Amino acid sequence: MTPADKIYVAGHRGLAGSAVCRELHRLGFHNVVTRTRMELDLLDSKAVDLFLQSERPSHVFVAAAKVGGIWANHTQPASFLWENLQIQNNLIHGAWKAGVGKLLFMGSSCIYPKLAPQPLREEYLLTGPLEPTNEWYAVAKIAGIKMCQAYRRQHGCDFISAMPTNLYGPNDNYDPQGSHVLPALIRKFHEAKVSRSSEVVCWGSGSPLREFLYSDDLASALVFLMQNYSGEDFINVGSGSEITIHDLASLVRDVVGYDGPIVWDSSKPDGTPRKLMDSSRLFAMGWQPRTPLREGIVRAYADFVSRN
Ligand code: GFB
Repeated sequence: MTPADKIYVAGHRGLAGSAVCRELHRLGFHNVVTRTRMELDLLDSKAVDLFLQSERPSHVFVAAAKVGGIWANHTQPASFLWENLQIQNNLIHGAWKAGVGKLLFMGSSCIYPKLAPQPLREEYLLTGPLEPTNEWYAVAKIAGIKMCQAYRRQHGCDFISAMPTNLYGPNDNYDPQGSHVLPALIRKFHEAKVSRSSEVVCWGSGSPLREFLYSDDLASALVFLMQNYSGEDFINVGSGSEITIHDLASLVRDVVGYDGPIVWDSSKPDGTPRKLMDSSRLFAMGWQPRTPLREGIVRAYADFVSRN
């Protein structure tokens, strides 16, 4: 990738895509093309073809997806399956037709079997049943990995895939029902502090373990892979450390500065018990995460406060 290359970032307003844009800018890649949802409907294959064939980007980051937390995934299976298949099919197939030189598809750690050995190594894909709360999203992401592999084999396309762990950072979705746990906790504890609530209700048992990666670290990994990796195997992108949801809730409460009790709502699902990536392949290539969890939460909270 050179500064003259035209780079299309699909999903540039989201958590991951906006971080990729910041990282490209920081590294001196200024020929970046973006389109808002109003300007380009990624569900519309004709519109995507027209866009890719007129812009002719040399590199594409597929950071556009329908995403959400455990409850959104659980309650909107059709939307998560159809929208994600449609977006990624349009972009990957369209990129081949438009002669895109390199494409990076972003998946998710939920592609792995619910009870796979931990930490999750890339070769555990398709070795067991998926976690039911997000199998629709996972099936779409697995199809995206396979699309990249198939276009590489049949058409010689340099299309690669990266599997990030749970992400957080600026431009996150803070919707109380639809968001992931970290933005949900930031919002809940902030609102409880401001309104002096007597308690904060969190979902599930608090016992599941999750690994979190700050979005700027994700972006540095994705740009690193775009520049340094060409292969059929997808690559895990994680921080390497995990925390229980119970301890995460205490940490966010502490950062936000709320001092009331936490109550656990067992009517909400826990999801998969543990989801720790083995990112040793990426680490061996020379990439490392930079942001400790507490520091990332401090920055994410500052971003939340600046927007509310
Ligand atoms: O982040 P999250 O929604 O998704 O939830 P997953 C992680 C854990 O936090 C679950 C608990 O055990 C939740 O029950 N939790 C506690 C909460 N309080 C809350 C809350 O207020 N909001 C939310 N959202 N959770 C997602 C998948 O799984 O991970 C997606 O559904 C995607 O498909 C993403 O793969 C990375 O980590 O369980």
